[in-house]
Amino acid sequence: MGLRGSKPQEARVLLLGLDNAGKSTLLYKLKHNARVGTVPTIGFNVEMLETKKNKQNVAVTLWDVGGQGRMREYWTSFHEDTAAVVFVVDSSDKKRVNEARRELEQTLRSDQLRGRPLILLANKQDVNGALTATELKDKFNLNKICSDRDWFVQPCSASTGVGVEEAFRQVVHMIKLPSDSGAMKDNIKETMQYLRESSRR
Ligand code: G3D
Ligand code: MG
Repeated sequence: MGLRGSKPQEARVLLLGLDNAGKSTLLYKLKHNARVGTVPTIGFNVEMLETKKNKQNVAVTLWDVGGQGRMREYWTSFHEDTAAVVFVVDSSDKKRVNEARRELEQTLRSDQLRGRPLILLANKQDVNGALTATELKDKFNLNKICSDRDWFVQPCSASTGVGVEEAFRQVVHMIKLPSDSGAMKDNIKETMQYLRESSRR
């Protein structure tokens, strides 16, 4: 019997949500806590966190694909090989809840994301009067729009860090690991290689 190789499984997580929801702050917080590398490029940020799932090493890359509008078409093709979707909501911005819900519904319609777990982050819980996780679950009608996938709502504050670690643990718990990481596109492999090298520097 051979030894299990040390090469980690790779899991890509999409970090989505309206502008101002707190995606970049969340990534920064995770990076700060875990001291990982960052690659700021046009239109997106990505962080890699190495962790374990079922005793196996897993390199989780969190992709803040930001840039709406013209970027959107490009990112649809990027949905392939996605292990989980994290959707960040500004729970204190009641005026934009419906807009956020429509955005999430549209994202979840993607064929490539079928069955992928959703972690909804009820961010900005530190703001007085913010909607609670339960209120957001109801407003987003998650029972209905996520009838064909696992979902979880995590309250958090990306700026204070409360709930951020729990959110990441939940993501790792729920991700589906790709059965064949060899099928990953070359540009993604290159980016991950770069992240790995820069985090060792
Ligand atoms: P985005 O990347 O989703 O567009 P950002 O969002 O991370 O840039 O955050 C947008 C604004 O919300 C920032 O404020 C940021 O500090 C704030 N923010 C993010 N997370 C939280 C949170 O949990 N609580 C509070 N109170 N504010 C948060 P500024 O003023 O810097 O633009
Ligand atoms: Mg941002």
